[in-house]
Amino acid sequence: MNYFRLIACVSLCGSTVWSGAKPIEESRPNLLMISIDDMNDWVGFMNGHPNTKTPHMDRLAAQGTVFMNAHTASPHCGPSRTALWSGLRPSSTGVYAHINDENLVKTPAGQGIFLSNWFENNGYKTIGKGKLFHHWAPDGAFMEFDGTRETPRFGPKPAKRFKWDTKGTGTDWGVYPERDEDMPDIQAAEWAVEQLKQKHDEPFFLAVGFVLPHVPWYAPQKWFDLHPLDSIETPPYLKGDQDDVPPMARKVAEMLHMPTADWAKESGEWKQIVQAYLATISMVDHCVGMVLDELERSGYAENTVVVLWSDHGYHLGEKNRFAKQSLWERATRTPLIFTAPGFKGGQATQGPASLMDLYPTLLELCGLPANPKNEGVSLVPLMRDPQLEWAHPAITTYGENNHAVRSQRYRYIRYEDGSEELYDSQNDPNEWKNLADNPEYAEIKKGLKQSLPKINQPWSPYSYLRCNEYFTAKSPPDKK
Ligand SMILES: [Ca+2]
Repeated sequence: MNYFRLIACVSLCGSTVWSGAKPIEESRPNLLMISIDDMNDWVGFMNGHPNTKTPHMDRLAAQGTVFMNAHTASPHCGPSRTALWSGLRPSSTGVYAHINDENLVKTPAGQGIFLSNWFENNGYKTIGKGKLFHHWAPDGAFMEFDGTRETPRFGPKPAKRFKWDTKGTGTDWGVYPERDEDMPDIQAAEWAVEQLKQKHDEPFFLAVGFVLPHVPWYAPQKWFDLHPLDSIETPPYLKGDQDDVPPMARKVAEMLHMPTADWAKESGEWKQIVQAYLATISMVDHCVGMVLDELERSGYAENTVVVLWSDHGYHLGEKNRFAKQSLWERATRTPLIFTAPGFKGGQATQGPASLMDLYPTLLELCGLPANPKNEGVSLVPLMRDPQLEWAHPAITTYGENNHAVRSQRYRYIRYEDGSEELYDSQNDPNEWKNLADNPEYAEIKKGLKQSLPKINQPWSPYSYLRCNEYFTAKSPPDKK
């Protein structure tokens, strides 16, 4: 390599991220992480639903890069969050479903170094509150964590459920309680605001996790008023949509104790459910706004990386179900925004991204050394050039050896029994036509298959299911 090429490589491959006048390693930006539970793409910046109102998240999107084609590592709180914080795939750790924080450390996922600990080991002050891991956070994951294992996870509940009273799920919807102040997400936002008011002598990693719009879909009246019932549109629905999927797909996605779209249509509740989901999203958007307003007031904004993510998507009647827990687009697609000093705002990329990629991306954005164990890839090149051809499909895993591979255009699913689905996401965004048996797509399928994980660890004995009858002889019993 000649001298000039060497210089070019150093400037392109070395301290490539700049914060203002200083290279990123010197400026040591702070990190603000905002996580949201069960929020699908019904946010303004993803245009996922015509009735949604999310001005504050849209404001953040206008300041950063939106990953329009971002997907969870697993469509369930426990395994999604485990993968994100550990940087390891579910298929590498055996954490395929729920896991209690105290058990997480007994699995391969807990024997690595969590994202927050990597920051701590590199001189950051790490502070957190709210739903970050499956419950709150395992002991030691943050230097300071507000809350204990006993802190209730969800908000106040009415003495009697309003609409849905089936065992094994918190699902219900309606106006409750009366005051915002009684909602845990408001309290979490207030806590984050307080942290941003403090003077921090060292760079901080501040993480706040909101629990809405996880069920139950309860919020005060004013959030429902933003979404009048007669204006509500229900999502696209095709009767018999599951007729062309393999039996294994139906087994994986089958939910016990949850409404179906057929039920919701018959009972007249569909619009009410959609309204309640949108109301809880608007309320959590307000909480995000509280934090962003303080970030702007605080003086930290110019030297702070912000990431906002939700742990997976959610079906609101599509494919006749109201649930996460499927390998279809509705359950895997998730909002993901990064803003960082020195990067353009108001841009979006269609390059596939995984929540597994958060770990390496945040290390690069903050100028920290990479963790060689990370199985995701840094998304910083897509933040620099959103049009970049991106060769890393997003992999979603649910249960042992059930995977979805999402490229820029296609979704390929392969289940543990070898059965398959294939969708052309560009021409069939609702995934109504399974192309897996169409010989015209044989080559495309073959290409996508190359990205299936090569390792499929047996199910961890600490990871357990709830709410759906499990679909494989290998899975452990419900330990609830
Ligand atoms: Ca969740």
